[in-house]
Amino acid sequence: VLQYLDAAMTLTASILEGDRLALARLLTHIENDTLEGRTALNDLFRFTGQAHLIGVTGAPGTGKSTLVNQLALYFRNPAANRKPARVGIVAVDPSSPFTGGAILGDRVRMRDLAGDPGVFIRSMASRGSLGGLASSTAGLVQALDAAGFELILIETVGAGQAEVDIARLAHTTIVVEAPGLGDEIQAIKAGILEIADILVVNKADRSGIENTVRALQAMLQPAYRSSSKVNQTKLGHHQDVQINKTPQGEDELWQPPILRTVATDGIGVQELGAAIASHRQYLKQTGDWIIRENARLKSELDTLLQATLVYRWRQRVSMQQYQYILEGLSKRTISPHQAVELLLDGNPS
Ligand SMILES: Nc1nc2c(ncn2[C@@H]2O[C@H](COP(=O)(O)OP(=O)(O)OP(=O)(O)O)[C@@H](O)[C@H]2O)c(=O)[nH]1
Ligand SMILES: [Mg+2]
Repeated sequence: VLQYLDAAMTLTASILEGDRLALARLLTHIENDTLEGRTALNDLFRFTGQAHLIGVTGAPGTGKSTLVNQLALYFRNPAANRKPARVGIVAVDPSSPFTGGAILGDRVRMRDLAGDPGVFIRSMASRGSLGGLASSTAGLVQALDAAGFELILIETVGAGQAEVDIARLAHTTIVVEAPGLGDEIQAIKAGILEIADILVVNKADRSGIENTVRALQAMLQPAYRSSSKVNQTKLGHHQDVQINKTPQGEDELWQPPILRTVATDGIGVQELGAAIASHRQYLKQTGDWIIRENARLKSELDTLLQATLVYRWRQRVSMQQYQYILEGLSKRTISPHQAVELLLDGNPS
């Protein structure tokens, strides 16, 4: 163990010094959930909490990677009155056989950014670590945050629960749509409109764009009539959301803008960059930044706690004992509640 601690300390120091090779190595450790990775993350945690975390999600092929690439380019060369930010990119690939080629594709598209020391790109397959995908993504993001990347873009493919988990991780969630049959329905199904801080209709060069924009506008309207409720849903699990008042006493709530982009040509990317900056300003001004930050930490703790408890419990219970109790259930001699008590404490209540 001491040997691991030593290695982790060297790794931590190198990362704080900006060593890219060390960072790449740490990210691999985090993905594989090794002791060295965990130790380094423990040491690095106090250096985190600086970065603006931006989630980019949406259905497959809507242009998320192209948009992320353009956004990174924009943040590296922003408008005259802003200074360039260091950008980290995490692309979460669900590693299904259908998207097997996606990582290679992403790398090719991200070539514009290659060689820029202010950019760090990492693709991650959704291998299971303790606490699952969200947990290892959180680890990667923490490492990039500690390494001094000020903006971290996290790309996930729209698949339901994953978006919600990523939204909990991000300060700003961008939902990317593209014109086409059925995408509106998909958006409702996944409930991703609920988590959107910014809506992007990409592929604005294609026909049908107006229909998509209208459909999104229509969907946003009724939801925002009962705005405080929406704000709570967006935070998911947070009960005591503070709603700040304007001087007129009105609720000052963020209205998710609907932006049009042509990611392949960089059209609309500057506006998207500006919307991201305004959302950050909004979060800071209203105190939502801290609320989201704390909600995220709580969610991370809860996920990890559950996973760790189950893991530790599994270490203690023999398969034989588990089978025995399953049989009791099926014979109806043990009730499900009694089964749980037996498995946890060894005696039924
Ligand atoms: N016409 C048009 N094509 C685009 C636009 N943006 C992206 N594309 C193309 O759409 C395809 C998919 O783009 P990606 O950026 O890989 O989309 P993605 O959402 O990251 O895809 P997955 O990660 O596989 O879900 C590529 O062939 C892009 O060149 C756009 O604005 N207009
Ligand atoms: Mg992609």
